Amino acid sequence: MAGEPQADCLFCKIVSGEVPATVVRETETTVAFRDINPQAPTHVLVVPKAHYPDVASLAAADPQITADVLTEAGKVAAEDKVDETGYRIVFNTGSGAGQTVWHAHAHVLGGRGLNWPPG
Ligand code: D5M
Repeated sequence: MAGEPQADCLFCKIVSGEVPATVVRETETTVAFRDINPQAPTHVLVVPKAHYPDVASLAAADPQITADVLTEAGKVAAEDKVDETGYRIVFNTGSGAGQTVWHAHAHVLGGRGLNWPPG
């Protein structure tokens, strides 16, 4: 069923605690943890606890949890103080855009200059 945990999903396992992660924030609906392969001094992933394969399916199914993910991304940025210099929230969507984990997640990137357009 949509939103239910998936046995083979890495981020569902981080949500449940089965796989360890450096968790920086948690709410009733979201978990935020440091990326294992950071691309910037701040690189945190914010995931919904519910399983959806990408942000579009999350947004279609649950606008409130989508908003929760974005609100948490802003709080992560403020706690790491990257809101003072600027930061980026990225949802890679589809393999052609670099998505490798099929559980919706926001990347929060900051702490260095970020080029535009992105690569
Ligand atoms: O982003 C998937 C991201 O997930 C990528 O930046 C690495 C990160 N990752 C993979 N495994 C882990 C664990 N175990 N902990 C923390 N971060 C992890 P995508 O946009 O799908 O390419």
